[in-house]
Amino acid sequence: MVTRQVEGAELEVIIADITTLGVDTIVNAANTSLLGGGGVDGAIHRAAGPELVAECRMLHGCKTGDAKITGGYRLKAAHVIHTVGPVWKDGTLSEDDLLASCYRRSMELCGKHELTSVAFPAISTGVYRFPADRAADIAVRTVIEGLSVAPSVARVIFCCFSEPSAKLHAEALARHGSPC
Ligand code: AR6
Repeated sequence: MVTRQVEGAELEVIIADITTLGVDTIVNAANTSLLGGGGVDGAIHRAAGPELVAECRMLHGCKTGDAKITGGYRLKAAHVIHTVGPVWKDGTLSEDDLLASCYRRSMELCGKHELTSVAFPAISTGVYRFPADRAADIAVRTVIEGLSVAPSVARVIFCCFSEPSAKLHAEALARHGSPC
């Protein structure tokens, strides 16, 4: 839909079901239990099969703003990075920093595991009610910053689930990335 080249990496905005993507890793908008839930979390666990929750059980949860990596099992993606976004209250409870931390920690894991392609959903913008425009700006800005800690990453997909979400990410990409 929209593509930008930044620091040798291609950044794309698409509208798709993230569970269908053949990338090295997809990112899951999980909760602190890491044991599954609704939204994109539920879709990823359904598509990956029960082996995923079995591996997640061994991780003993994840703090808000942190991220942990597992296999992808029955997904096309080889890995899943599970990150826990903040629940939006009113913006005074470090929600922006915690959301940025989700993207930064996910990029750090991509770098550590030398992954080349990663797809992100719009973390916290569903059940957790983070304002979508504010979240898209944080997502794109933090991923671009994170390329420096993930030199292996050549392709980043912002996998949106609606037209309005894709438009917000495309606008953020236009603000923060240089044209391809
Ligand atoms: N592919 C891509 N994006 C999706 C998909 C999909 N298959 N399904 C939903 N989205 P949400 P959160 C979008 O609610 O706000 C869970 O129960 C969706 O439209 O999945 O971080 C967890 O267990 C929205 O834009 O995650 C947690 O308890 C975005 O993904 C809680 O929800 C995120 O929406 C996390 O809430």
